[in-house]
Amino acid sequence: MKITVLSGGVGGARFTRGLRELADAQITVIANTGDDMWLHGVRVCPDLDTLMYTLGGAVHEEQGWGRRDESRRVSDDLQAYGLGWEWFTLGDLDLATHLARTELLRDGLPLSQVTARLAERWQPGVTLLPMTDDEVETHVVVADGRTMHFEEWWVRHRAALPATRFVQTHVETARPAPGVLEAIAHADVVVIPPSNPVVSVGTILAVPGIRDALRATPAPVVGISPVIGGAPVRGMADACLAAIGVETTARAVAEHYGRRPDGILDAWLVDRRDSDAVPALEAAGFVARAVDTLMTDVPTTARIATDALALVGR
Ligand code: FO1
Repeated sequence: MKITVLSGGVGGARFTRGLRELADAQITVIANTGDDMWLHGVRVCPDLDTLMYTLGGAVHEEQGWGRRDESRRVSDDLQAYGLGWEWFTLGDLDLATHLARTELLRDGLPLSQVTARLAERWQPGVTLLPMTDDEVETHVVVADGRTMHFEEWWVRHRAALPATRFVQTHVETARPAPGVLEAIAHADVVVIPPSNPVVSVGTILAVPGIRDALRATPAPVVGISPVIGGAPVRGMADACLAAIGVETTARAVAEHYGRRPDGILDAWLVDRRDSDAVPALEAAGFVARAVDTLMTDVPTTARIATDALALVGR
C-alpha cells in the first residue's frame, strides 16, 4: 500500500517509524525543510536529518534529534574562535552529514538527490523527499519587531517570545521537489502525522501546489492530532498555534487544517482524552475517532498508524 506522509522532525519521524511496521507499507515522506540553515558554511537540514537518523536507527532517542554517541570536540573548538551559536551546536558525527550534504550540493546535486544519496547509507526503509529543492527558511516575526530564524526562536528563546507571524522566505517561487506531487496524487492514503501543524506541516503546505494536490488527490487524507488534552505532546506547538490565533485543542487543529475539498483532511484521529471533540468533528463533516494516540513505543505507534488507516478504510 502506497502511503505518503507529510512530516516535520521528531513527532513525524517517530510516527513513521511505527507506520513502517505495517505489512506491505511503501512509504514516501515529504519533509519540512523550513528549519534548514547555513551554519559554519555547511547546510543543516534538521527535519530531514531527524527522519533519516530516526528511521536509520542512529538517532539520539531521548533528544529525538542528532546522533547517538555524539561528541562536541569541533563545536567546542569553534566556540574558542567565537564562531557559531552556543545555543545551537553541531555534534562531530552530525557534522559529517552536513559536510557530505554540502559537498554534494556544491557538486551541483539538488537537495532531493543529495537526500537520496545520504539515505543510501542509512537505509531508512522509506523514500525521503524534501518538500522543495529550493532554499526556503522559516523566519519568525516577534512582537517587538525583530525577525529571526525559526531555530533561534525555537532553541535560544524556547518559543517564549510572542510571535506575530511566521514567514517562509522565497516560498512563493519554490517548486515541489521531484516526486512530491506524484507521491500525493498516486498514494493509496495520505497521512498528516502529529508534527507541528504550523511550522512543520504548515510550511510544507506553503509550497505552491502542495495544498492543491492534497485537495485533489483521490487518496483519503487522515491526520493524527499533535495536541492531547489541550497541550502539545512534545515541543512548543502551542506557542506556534497561539501566534496564528488557533486554539491548542485537537478540534481546533483539525478545523485549522480544514475538511476537503476546501481544507486538506478527510479524517482526524484524536486521543481518548479528547473524545468529547468527536461529535463536533463529525458534525463538521470529518470522520473522527478517539483512541490512545501517545506514541510510547514502536508497537504502540504501529497500532496508532493502523487505527489512522482504518479510519479511512485502508
Ligand atoms: N535543538 C536544540 O535544542 N539544541 C541544539 O543545539 C540543536 C542542534 C541541532 C543541530 C542539528 C540538527 O539537525 C538539529 C538540532 N537541534 C537542536 C534540534 C532542532 O531544533 C529540531 O530538530 C528542529 O529543527 C525543531 O523541531
